[in-house]
Amino acid sequence: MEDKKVMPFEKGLEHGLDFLAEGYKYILNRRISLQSDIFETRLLGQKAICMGGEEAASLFYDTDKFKRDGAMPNRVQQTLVGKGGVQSLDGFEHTQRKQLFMSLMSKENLERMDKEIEYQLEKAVEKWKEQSEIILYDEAKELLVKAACAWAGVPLQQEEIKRRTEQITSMFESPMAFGPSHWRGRNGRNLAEKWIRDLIRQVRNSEIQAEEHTALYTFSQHKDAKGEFLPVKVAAVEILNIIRPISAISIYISFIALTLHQYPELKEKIKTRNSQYYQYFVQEVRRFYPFFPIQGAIVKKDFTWKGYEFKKGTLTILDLYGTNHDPKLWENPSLFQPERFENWKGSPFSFIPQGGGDYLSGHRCAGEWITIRIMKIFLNYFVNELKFEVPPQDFSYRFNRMPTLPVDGFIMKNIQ
Ligand code: HEM
Ligand code: MYR
Repeated sequence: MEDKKVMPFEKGLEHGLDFLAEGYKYILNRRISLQSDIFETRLLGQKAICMGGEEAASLFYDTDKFKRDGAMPNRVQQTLVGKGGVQSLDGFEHTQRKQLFMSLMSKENLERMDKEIEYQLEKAVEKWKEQSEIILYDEAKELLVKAACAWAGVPLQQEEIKRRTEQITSMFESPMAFGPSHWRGRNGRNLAEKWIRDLIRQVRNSEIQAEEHTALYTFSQHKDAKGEFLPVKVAAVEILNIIRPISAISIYISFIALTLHQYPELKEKIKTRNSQYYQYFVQEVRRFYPFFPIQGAIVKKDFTWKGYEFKKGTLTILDLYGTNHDPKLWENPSLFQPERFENWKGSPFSFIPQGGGDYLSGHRCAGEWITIRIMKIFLNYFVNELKFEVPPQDFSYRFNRMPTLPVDGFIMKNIQ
């Protein structure tokens, strides 16, 4: 048997403020200073194990050792994910629910999404040409909400577009904010959930029709083994688990535009290289830029890993950002180099911007394929279809803002 070891630890009673101050870099900074991929600290008044890297990710996604029920802080549930959704389920219940999400990711449905995006993008570009300048992030959020609703089968009237976009996007902009910026997200979630609950009831009462391949249909009409519908509140949370993250792709889109602006030589490269280069570029955007920082889970039963004791009930946090920037896994991790993906082996645990492991049996992001496809469509537009100028502005992004974004949201002008 392996000798027991004392886990490296951060001294002090509470480090929540350090986490807020260092943001995406909090865990990686300590992995470097403690020279350990795993350490113990105290966050939100409790003991927490933080870890990162490929082996740690592989451990984190072992469902015999960790569960998700009880891992998500209340403020994140009240804004980002809601209550009763797939993120907090475990075991059989999780797999069954996840199956519903993955059933929406058929080839036909993914292609339908491409078409919705292309349609909305063409319409948006016509509008942008009439404007002296636009904030890309704001425009992308609204465009994606429209495409997401159309794809999900959720009717959206012209007059409600702005209001619904505000409600939906507030959910991912607010989980780590404080004061009014945080309450905006709670309020946004309450209003959006009510909107979707009403639609589900209407579908169930046959007052409105939903097409079979849509999320509205799937979550409204699915019956479990006992012949029961999902509770209407849960179905609404799950439909928002589709619409909300699609609009959050606006963050990656802003980072794509930033990259092309800061590395103009890559623009030329994309034009001359084959379509594989789009894949490498988009993967490198997902690796390089900070987005979803960490994920939490709870130890299911006592176990020992590499000599370190994990006690039942301990909060354990996986460093998503830091794993994508791990110098043991990525050569010169702080350089933006799409070519690194040419020879990437494709491990499910080394590149985890949207979580790791398996889609069905684990919690890996259900929308990873959609995200990549939408990013490629926008990349092609920026490189081959659009001409625009980029006025002086603040291009920086803060590592202690979660999620982060170029400060001015990427302003573009004279679009043609
Ligand atoms: C889960 C990131 C887009 C649907 C996750 C997780 C992360 C993530 C980190 C958690 C993984 C884990 O628990 O271990 C992102 C990022 C996105 C994105 C950065 C970019 C905008 C999407 C899209 C969809 C989606 C477009 C749907 C169309 C989901 C769902 C889950 C999830 C349903 C829960 C999966 C589960 O618990 O089994 N995502 N995601 N996400 N994502 Fe995404
Ligand atoms: C989504 O809407 O699900 C996609 C991306 C949202 C990113 C939000 C990142 C900030 C919140 C971090 C909370 C982490 C708690 C486990």
